[in-house]
Amino acid sequence: MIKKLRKRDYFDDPTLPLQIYIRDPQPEFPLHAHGFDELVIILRGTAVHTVDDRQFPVKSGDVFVISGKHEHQYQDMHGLALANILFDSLALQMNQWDIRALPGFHALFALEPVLRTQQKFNSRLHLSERPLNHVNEIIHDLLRETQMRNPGYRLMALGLFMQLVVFLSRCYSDRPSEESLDLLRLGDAIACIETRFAEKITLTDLAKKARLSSRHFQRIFRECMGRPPIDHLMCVRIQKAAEMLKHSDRTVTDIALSCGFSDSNYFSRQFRQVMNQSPGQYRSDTHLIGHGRTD
Ligand code: RM4
Ligand code: NI
Repeated sequence: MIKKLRKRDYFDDPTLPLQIYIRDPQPEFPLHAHGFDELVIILRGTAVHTVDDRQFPVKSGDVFVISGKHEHQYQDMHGLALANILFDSLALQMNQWDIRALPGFHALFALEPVLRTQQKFNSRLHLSERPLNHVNEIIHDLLRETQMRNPGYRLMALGLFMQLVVFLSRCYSDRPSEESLDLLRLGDAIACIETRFAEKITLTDLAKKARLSSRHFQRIFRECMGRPPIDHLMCVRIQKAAEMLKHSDRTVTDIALSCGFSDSNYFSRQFRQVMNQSPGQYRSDTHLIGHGRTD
């Protein structure tokens, strides 16, 4: 049986969904899976990284995410040093961050960890010296904050982690390698849902953006995002509508129309299905400005 590392054994602070380790050097460690995700930055040296049934050479400057359910191990290590940031993406609510509009974010955090083991996708992020130095600074600040635990350390640690995620996602998008183009196209389709949810978007449009056949696109999307593309689009629309109900005074009909719904009855039915309450009830429970106005 392969060892599965548990969150409670590796996260020092149960109130923080983050933990950073600098492995310098990375010691021998058996093949394992985790009940959390890992963001790995190779700081020095080389190794062969086994993930499930595939092997990848890794070297200084490589950055990748290992999602919990995959098994991995470093072998044939030559002076390997790495920063390992363990995180709980659910607790961090990462799927709500506005970086979702950037294809590189999806490529690095959602697509690559799942598609890595398929021959077709050889994508990876590699940082040159300058960005690697910047990342090093953030990592050391993060380490200091989580070790010293001065008042405000949680917020600082979260802020530094967020900076790191945005910086790395931008690097992924800004300087794509030949191998990462396929993943970025897929990331583009996912980001398209985030930015064009108000428009009419079809499965064919999205598959075209990813340059995949509609069947292949649907399968891969589901594998990586946990639900079919059109269901995901619906959830994004409902989430955006919920935000507007909470933060604005616009009418329900107006909100429905600006979130890509063509009529407000249909919107209300869908909203109830996802949120377990009507738009009106949701507004009066959460509204920050007005007083639960419906239509
Ligand atoms: C190990 C190695 C593993 C990581 C654990 C927490 O030294 O880096 O990948 O899962 O630490
Ligand atoms: Ni690990």
